[in-house]
Amino acid sequence: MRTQVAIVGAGPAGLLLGQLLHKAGIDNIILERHTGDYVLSRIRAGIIEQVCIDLMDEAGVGARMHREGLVHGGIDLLFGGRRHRIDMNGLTGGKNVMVYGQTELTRDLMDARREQQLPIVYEALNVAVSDFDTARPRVTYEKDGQKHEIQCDFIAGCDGFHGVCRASAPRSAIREYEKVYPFGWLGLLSETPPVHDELIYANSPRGFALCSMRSHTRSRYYVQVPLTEKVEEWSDDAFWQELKLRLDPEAREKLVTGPSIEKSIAPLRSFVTEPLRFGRMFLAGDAGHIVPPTGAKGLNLAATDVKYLSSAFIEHYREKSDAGLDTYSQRCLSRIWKAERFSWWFTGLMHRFPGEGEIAQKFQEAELDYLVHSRAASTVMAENYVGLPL
Ligand code: RFL
Ligand code: PHB
Repeated sequence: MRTQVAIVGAGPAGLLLGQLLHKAGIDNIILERHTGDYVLSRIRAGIIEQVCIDLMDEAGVGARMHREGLVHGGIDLLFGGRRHRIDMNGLTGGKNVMVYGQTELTRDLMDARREQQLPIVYEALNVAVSDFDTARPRVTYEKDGQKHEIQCDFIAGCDGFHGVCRASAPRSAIREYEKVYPFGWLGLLSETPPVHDELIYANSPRGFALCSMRSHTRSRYYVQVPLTEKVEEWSDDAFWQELKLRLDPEAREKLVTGPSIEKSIAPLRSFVTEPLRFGRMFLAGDAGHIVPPTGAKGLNLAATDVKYLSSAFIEHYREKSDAGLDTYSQRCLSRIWKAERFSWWFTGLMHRFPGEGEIAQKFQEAELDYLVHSRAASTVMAENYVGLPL
C-alpha cells in the first residue's frame, strides 16, 4: 500500500488531520489500535476553544457542534466557601469557549470519514514506524493475523501519550520534560442537569472539585483524589457526598445526583517532548505533550498542532515549500509551553498538595482573592482560559 501521509492514531488529532488533508486532496491512511467504539467510550475533554471550533468548521464537520454545543462566556471560581465569576467574554473582548464533548467531536469526525469512505484501519496491531530518516518512510502493522506495509511520504504520530511514534524516535535526538502530580481526578458522568449554567472550579480544604457538563441534561463532575485510590472503591453515593462537601451551600443544595454512566480516575501530568519532528515523522497532540486537565487545554493544543501540521503538508504538496514543515516544531512548542505553564499554574492554585499544610491553603486563597478582584489578574486568567492567539 502507498499513501502520502500515514497517520497513527484515530483520536481527535489523527481524525482531524486526516479530514483536513483529505479536503486539500492529500491521501492519508489512519491506523488505530483499538475499535472505534472503544475510542468513543473514553470520556475526556469537554471544553473547546475557538481555534478548535474554527478547525472543525474548516474540516467541514462543524454543523452538529454549532447546533448542540453550549457557548460559555465565563467560569466560577469557588474558594473560601464563596463563588466568584470570571467574565471571560467581557475581559477578552468577546471571546468564549464551547462545551462540546471530545466524544461528540470524535464521533462527527469518524462519521465523516466513513461517509467519504476514507481508509481507516481499526484494530491495527503491532504498528511500527521506520525509515523516517529517509525519503521513504514505512509503517507496518498486523490486522486479523496478516502483516501489512504502508509506504508513505510522511508519518504523523497522533497516537497519544502511550503511542509508538514518540517511542520510536532516536533517544539521542529527543528531550523530554515531565512533572507528575501527587493526585488524580476521579470523574463521574451522569444523566442529571448541571448544578450551574457555567463551570465551577472549586478550591476547598478537602481538595479540588470541578462541576462541568456535556449538555443541559448531562453533567460531568470531578474530585481530586490521592493516587492510591481505586475507582472500584468509590460508590456513586460516596462520590456525591464528597463532591457536596467541596461545594458552596447553594450548589450543595441545588446539586441533582443520580447513577453514574461512567466513572474513572485520571492521573495528572505535565509533559513536553522536544522537538516534535524527527526527519519525516511529526508528533501531534498527546503524543508530544500532556497537560493536567485543570486548564482544559489538552484537546485544544492537539487541534493547534493539527492546524500547523496540515498547513505545512498542504504547503509542501501545493507550493513545493518545506518552510511550514521546517518550523512546525518551533511554532507548536511556543504555544505549547504557554499552555503548559497556564495548566501547571492553575493546577497549583486549585489543588491540595500532600505535606504542604494549612499555610498553602492560605496562600492559594490570598492569590484567588487577588485574582477575582484585580481586573489585570482576571484578564490574564481569561486570556489564557479562552486560548492564546495562534
Ligand atoms: P488520544 O485521544 O489519546 O488519541 C490517540 C489515539 O492513538 C491510538 N494509539 C495507537 N494506534 C495505533 N497504534 C498504536 N501503537 C497506538 N497507540 C495509541 C489510541 O488508541 C488513541 O485512539 O490523543 P490525541 O488525539 O492527541 O487527543 C488528545 C486529547 O485526547 C487529550 O489531550 C484531551 O482529552 C485532554 N483533556 C482535555 N482537553 C481539553 O482541551 N479540554 C478539556 O476539557 C479536557 N479535559 C482531558 C480532560 C483529559 C482527561 N484525561 C482522561 C486525561 C479531562 C480528562 C479527565
Ligand atoms: C470536562 O468537562 O471534562 C472538563 C472541563 C474543564 C476542564 C477539564 C475537564 O478543565
